[in-house]
Amino acid sequence: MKRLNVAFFMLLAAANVSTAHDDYRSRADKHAPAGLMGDHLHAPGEWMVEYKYMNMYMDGNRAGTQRLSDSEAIDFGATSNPVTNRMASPNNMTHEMHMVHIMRGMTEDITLYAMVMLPSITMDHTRGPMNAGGGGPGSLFTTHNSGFGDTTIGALIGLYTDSNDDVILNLGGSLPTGDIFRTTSIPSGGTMEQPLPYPMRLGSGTFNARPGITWKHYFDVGSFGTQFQTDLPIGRNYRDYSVSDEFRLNNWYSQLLTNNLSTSIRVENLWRTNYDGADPMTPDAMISTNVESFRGGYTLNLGLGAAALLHGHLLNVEFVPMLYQDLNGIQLETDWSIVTSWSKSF
Ligand SMILES: [Cu+2]
Repeated sequence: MKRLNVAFFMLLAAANVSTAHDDYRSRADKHAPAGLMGDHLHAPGEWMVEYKYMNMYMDGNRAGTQRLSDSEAIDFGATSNPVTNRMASPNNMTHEMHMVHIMRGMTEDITLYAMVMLPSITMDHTRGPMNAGGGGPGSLFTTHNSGFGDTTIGALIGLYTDSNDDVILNLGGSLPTGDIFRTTSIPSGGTMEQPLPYPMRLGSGTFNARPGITWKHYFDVGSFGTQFQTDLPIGRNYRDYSVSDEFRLNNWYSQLLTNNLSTSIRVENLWRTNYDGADPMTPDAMISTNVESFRGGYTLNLGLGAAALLHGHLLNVEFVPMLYQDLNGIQLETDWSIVTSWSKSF
């Protein structure tokens, strides 16, 4: 009888451990906050489908850490190096992104993924002192671009796992499926067709390496994660330039309210280099968004998120206000982003 009791107790203990182990990765905090990816693996044979929507809003210009009004931005360009904003200056930008993300667990330690992106970009401008088109200097115009962006693919490799830790290497990259050649005649009031400036383009035009690494640690009441993620263009594109090298360091904490409901707080450090090379079709003097040396900088973002797991559907939402930004030259500043996601594994 005693033997049987001990055996039963051991069975129960084993069951408890394995239940706890599974539970950690089947709660509302099983994925990182909505603004991140590459943070989790799937079991062999398991698929995940995700739709993600991001809206980033940028209002007003910034030189270094200094905010500038729309007219100050045009004045700044008269004496900057290089001189810019003679034809137009950007006032604000809405950058929306629709993303379809598919993952599949291949083995215990390898998950493959692909993500298709559909950006939709709208920018408002003021015409500069050298622009006689439209309503002339001081008049406003809007440009828009949307379509397929670059496509991200990769493999997530589980380097280490125990009952409440995961260390995951992201061997990712992107394919240059986004168009970089579109033109517009709106800035000149319909008189001259010219290429859209850099941030209005849908892709990088290059193959990019996107390696990253994530460590997640689960507690009974939540989880902690840290992630270093890069985006590194390889060589130059057909327009003889390459976009910024990008480095992101994220730390987050998710607090469970129930097993199916969690909130998160995240701090993101984002470094970007200036562009390399130069597109010969986009003169610097026209507009600051043509200037390669006005693309880099440092941004500190806060993320406030929530996740809900409802009958196997994971809903994620995150509000990401910018806390601090130091930009090279003059650029539109980032004000906030919002990211929402629906995903399901089966
Ligand atoms: Cu997934």
